[in-house]
Amino acid sequence: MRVPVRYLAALIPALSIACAAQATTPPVGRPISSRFNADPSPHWFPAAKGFYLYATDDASNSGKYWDSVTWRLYTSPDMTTWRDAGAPLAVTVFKWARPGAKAWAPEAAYRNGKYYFYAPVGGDKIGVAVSDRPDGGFVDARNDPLVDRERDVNAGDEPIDPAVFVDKDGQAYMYFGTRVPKVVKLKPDMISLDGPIRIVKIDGLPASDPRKKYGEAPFMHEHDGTYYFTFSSGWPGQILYATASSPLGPFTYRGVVIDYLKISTNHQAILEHDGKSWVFYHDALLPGGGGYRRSIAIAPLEYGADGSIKQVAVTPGQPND
Ligand code: FUB
Repeated sequence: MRVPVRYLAALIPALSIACAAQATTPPVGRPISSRFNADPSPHWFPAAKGFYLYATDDASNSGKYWDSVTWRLYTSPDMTTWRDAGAPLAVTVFKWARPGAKAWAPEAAYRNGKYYFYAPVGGDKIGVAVSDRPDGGFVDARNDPLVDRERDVNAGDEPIDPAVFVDKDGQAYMYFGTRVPKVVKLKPDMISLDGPIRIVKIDGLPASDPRKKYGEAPFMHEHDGTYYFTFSSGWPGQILYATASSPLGPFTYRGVVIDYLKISTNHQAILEHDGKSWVFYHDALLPGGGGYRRSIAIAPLEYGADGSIKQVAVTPGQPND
């Protein structure tokens, strides 16, 4: 891929602070890589002492659909300088996957001294892989899907976009799904479902605006004792949020986190570390970018005194020249 010189020049200030000890925030709208990527799953892994960002690999798709078959990893010491750490795994790790099954929005979690990777495979199954390290060595943790549309009651039409949240009491939850948001508890082994798959209830979505509904990209985080459920409203999608006093809800709609982008999909993740909050999102930001050639960027996330999330002003992105 050809990258204009002016874009490379824009990266130089970021490189100069590669050794910064404290997490900083790159300018809003600046892609974390010159490689196309999407569907951010960011983490601070204390054992690895670094930021790890798993992504859908838009650089290896056909350009006509989200049909890549590998996931991508980026690492950072400080949130500003990101290194392309290659493909930590591919759909082929899952022997039950149909040949060529697409690799969509990934998720990861660290627990029990191991790294777990949650993988939407082919649009109808979610697999889980495990490794002793975050950057590779992943093997199928079960040898069958963790969620399977054909097998599991209430898995929904499209069990994709897994998001794992481990609460302070140690209980893990996995959110997923298109059009109807789902949640299921995970057992402490992180590779087994614990109880039924439930629908995430969101009250108060404004009837006056039918576009404000659940579409995809569920994500859960906790802040000051409140549980925040963020999600995309669809295609095109705004990132909306709802809050509750429990990770299982019911949730009350609160507002918009990120407005519509210039592409169809919108997909967020929120990371809190050292008292700072960031929202990761994707948009068409690089030359040649578009709906199937997306780029992940980062913006600071701020709260109001009442716990509301301030809408994030993402820039419209760099011109596609
Ligand atoms: O990357 C493929 C799909 O696009 C993801 O699963 C959705 O969240 C959307 O971002």
